[in-house]
Amino acid sequence: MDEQHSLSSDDQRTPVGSHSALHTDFWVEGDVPPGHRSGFVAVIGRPNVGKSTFMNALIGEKVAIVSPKPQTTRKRIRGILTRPDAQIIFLDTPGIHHPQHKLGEFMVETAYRTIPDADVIVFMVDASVWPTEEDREIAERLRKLDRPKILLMNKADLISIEEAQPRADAYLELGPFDEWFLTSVLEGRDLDKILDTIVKFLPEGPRFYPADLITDQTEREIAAELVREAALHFLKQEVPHAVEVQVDEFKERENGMVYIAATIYVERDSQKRIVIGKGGSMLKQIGQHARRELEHFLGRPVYLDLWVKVRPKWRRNERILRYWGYKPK
Ligand SMILES: Nc1nc2c(ncn2[C@@H]2O[C@H](COP(=O)(O)OP(=O)(O)O)[C@@H](O)[C@H]2O)c(=O)[nH]1
Ligand SMILES: [Mg+2]
Repeated sequence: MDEQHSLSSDDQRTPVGSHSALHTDFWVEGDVPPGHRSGFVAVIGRPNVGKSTFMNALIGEKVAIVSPKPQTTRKRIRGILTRPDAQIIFLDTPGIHHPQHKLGEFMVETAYRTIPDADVIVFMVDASVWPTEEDREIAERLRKLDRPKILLMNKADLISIEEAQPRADAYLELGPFDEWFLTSVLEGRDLDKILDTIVKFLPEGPRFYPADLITDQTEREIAAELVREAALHFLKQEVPHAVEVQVDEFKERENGMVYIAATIYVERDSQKRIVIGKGGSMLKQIGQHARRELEHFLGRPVYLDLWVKVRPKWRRNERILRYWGYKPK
């Protein structure tokens, strides 16, 4: 039922978009104009407010997967935007919530640990609802921090102007903030202005990454995330939360095709049956959807082999979590 696949040795460690292998964080490019700005921008907030959507929109590529289900982002993801006058390194984080298992604890810790690394904090909230307990807790932490803070009240497309005013007031009370925006990332409202505001707060500095690099994740890591995104897309209720994806093989074939073997892990046999579906129908749907996304992302044809396995209670198992790379960075 649960055969073990070993990780293959040909792990692709080249970050995406890079023209060469990048082994250090600090690769400094010589030619930037005077007054060039650079730095780290942490995007913080509770789950599902639109943090990953925001980062993707600014970078113009899907660097972080997105779904209507909370807690889609599980690790800290760097998204890099290079302009002639600035390089902005976004730190997309897991949503801050009250964790119910070790995975949740790791996620929240990852998010909080990102804050001290940032030159600018973007605190994102969902303006279509009133501030929650979690929003207040995050705001409390931020208040003590001496760093430029921008409040982004997202999802304004879901409410009327009359509704927006009292909501905005309630969120602004959580401040102080250096700047704030009522926006809809989905509609692309004011994204240019928001970006310029972020750049304004960044210190002067060099480019830390090559101009064509958009994320620190490897192709292999993104492949795993895209398979997970496809699984989240089709699965319902509790099953998506129990899903983990690991890429077992990632091989460039001579004919230009990429061969990817990945395993979808769940916690129970009943979940495994759901992921596979009647006669394999669910797994087929997930696979087709993931393959399309992978081909779009890699720009090459993909052969995708999917496996489903059970790892009981993996979300509570610190050893497995660390093995899968979930230690807070
Ligand atoms: N209506 C609306 N939905 C949005 C907006 N921004 C993001 N979303 C949706 O909110 C859900 C969660 O987005 P995601 O970026 O994964 O949130 P995260 O958990 O904070 O990273 C997705 O279904 C997005 O499409 C917005 O401006 N308006
Ligand atoms: Mg996210």
